[in-house]
Amino acid sequence: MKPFFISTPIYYVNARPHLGHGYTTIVADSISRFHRLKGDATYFLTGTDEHGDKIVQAAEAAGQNPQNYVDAISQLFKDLWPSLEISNDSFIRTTDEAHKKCVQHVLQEVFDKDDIYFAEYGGHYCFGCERFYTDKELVDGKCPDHLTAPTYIQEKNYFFRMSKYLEPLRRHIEEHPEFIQPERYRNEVLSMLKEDLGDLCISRPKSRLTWGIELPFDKDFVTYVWFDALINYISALDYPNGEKYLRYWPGAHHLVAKDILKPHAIFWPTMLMAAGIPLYKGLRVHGYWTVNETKMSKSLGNVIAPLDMAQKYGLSAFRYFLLSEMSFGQDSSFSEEALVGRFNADLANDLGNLFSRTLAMTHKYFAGQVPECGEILEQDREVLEIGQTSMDNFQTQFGNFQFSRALKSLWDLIRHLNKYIDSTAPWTLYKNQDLIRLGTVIYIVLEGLRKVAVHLWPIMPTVSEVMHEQLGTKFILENVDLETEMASWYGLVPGTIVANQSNLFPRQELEKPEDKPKTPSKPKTAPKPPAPSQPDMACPECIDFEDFTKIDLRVGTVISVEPHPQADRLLVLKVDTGEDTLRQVVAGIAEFWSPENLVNRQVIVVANLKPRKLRGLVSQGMILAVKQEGGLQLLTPSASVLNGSKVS
Ligand code: ME8
Repeated sequence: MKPFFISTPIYYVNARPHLGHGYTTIVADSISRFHRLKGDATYFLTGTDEHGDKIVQAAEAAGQNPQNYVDAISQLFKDLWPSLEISNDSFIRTTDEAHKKCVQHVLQEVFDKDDIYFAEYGGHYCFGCERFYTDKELVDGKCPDHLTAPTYIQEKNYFFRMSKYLEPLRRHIEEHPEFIQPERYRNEVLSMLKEDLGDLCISRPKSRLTWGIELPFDKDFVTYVWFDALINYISALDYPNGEKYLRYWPGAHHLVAKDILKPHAIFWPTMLMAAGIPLYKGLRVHGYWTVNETKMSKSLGNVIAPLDMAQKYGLSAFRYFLLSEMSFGQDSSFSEEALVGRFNADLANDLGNLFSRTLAMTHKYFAGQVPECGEILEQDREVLEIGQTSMDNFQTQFGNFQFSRALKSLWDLIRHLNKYIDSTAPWTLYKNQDLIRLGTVIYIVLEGLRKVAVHLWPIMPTVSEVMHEQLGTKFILENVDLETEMASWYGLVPGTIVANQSNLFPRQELEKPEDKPKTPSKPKTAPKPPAPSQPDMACPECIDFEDFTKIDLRVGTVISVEPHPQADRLLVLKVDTGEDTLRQVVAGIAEFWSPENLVNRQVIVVANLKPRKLRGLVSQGMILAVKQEGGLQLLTPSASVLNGSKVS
């Protein structure tokens, strides 16, 4: 079994967990679940960083002693993770006795090698980052991350001879492109290494700070925060002799955001070199979440609590959104509008609707039993090929931390399955009693959905397990073989009973501020009559723009569909166009669309068409469609939007 170890940063306990912490930990959880799916020996570590000046300051501000304070905040992190389906194997605290012992062990080894020395130093210290800044790194004299002026500190301290290891580190990074990724951060580190970085201050005199780990070779000093914090990655594995260390460290990967690139890309590997410990395999660096394009900050009151979002929109939607929205490595802006939009488009429309209508068809046509898969025709082979490419790309991209691309690849299969249903038209096969062909089509879609469920487990574990159950199977991690999933399309056993209904992702509406009317806004004053138009000699059939604007086109979602009692050709749709009541639209589309395929779809409605009766039933508008040989396509927005949105 290949080892795969993944860590998050250990989070400072000076504040409650927020969206950024939630993101990194959800990413680490997803990648560790992915490696478990692959059958790798996987270990996932997270925890809290509890020493240092700023923790003492936060405890003082809260009127507590440091130990009580860190116990309480660390517990908040620990309690949060299960509610976000975080499956960490252990939770380390830097105040754990075993951790302190391990730090002292490493310090002593490096000291014995003469790579730690005592000297006087003065420099610009940022308490937010808990490190000294060089003049060059400061922007307008301020820390670029915290935008605060650093404090000048001059005192005698212990230093780690980092400079000795910078050249070997540079060579290692050059020779191992996978060591730091994405590439932009690798380049950033290579350019940092061109500067004279000097040595690293690793201590504080006890006269100034006692809340740290005592140096084993000088009882008057405690260790400086990074030398303490970074060692958590091996202390949690019981370094030096622990079985876990021997088993998992060879597959070590660290996940961090760009704020702590330098400590992880430079301090940590040089510390490992000095201690004679093999380097980690990979550092993976992501960008920042901003909120509606602004930095999250307590003073702006825009700090997003991950649990609030998970409770409001559902955990699966939240996890899916974080992974699909952020392009790993780049900054991304969080907004509830974007979350709801993505939820409705990708989860409710594409996946949820496909899943529920396929189960409904299995019940309608085969009494709920998975049918036999008959002869594979060209049209089916195309699905199998698209499925294979989609899973192959997903697996490669997910493994490379390209989460949003991986999900797009998986959605290629989902969207193709939707198209496949539309083009094979199972309802027509049923009408013609072509049950063998119908069975093949339904089998292929059900099996495709089972494959989707397997691949979604790292991102949405509960949804994946529910999908398995509704397909009449059970998700058993040990039985999953990703290679077989790609190679064969016959995992589902014919005769298995599937659920008769499913509502994995009920559509979400964004909570609108009170002052926004729910109904589409109507012009406050009567529209001015258009100026009499002059005939245009170049285009006699053209209409004026004003004429076009007279047509009120709105987006609506089909809520229910009934056959027209008097006419086979007509369907009676109830459409939510954002008004107080549903609109009834009578449409001549029964020949092309079965009712179950219309429900939940967004359509474009001509909303100001004069109501008229069609075979006795009033139609309040019409829906837009394109008719071409062999079918009729409905117009729909490219992503889900609020009902009642104006089309222009
Ligand atoms: O730096 N967007 O702890 P920390 C995305 N204790 N991720 C964010 C984020 C944002 N806006 N804000 C924070 C420390 N994060 C040290 C680490 S490790 C040996 C010691 C996430 O509580 C991201 O993972 O300040 C970032 O690297 C981490 O929280 C910083 O957490």
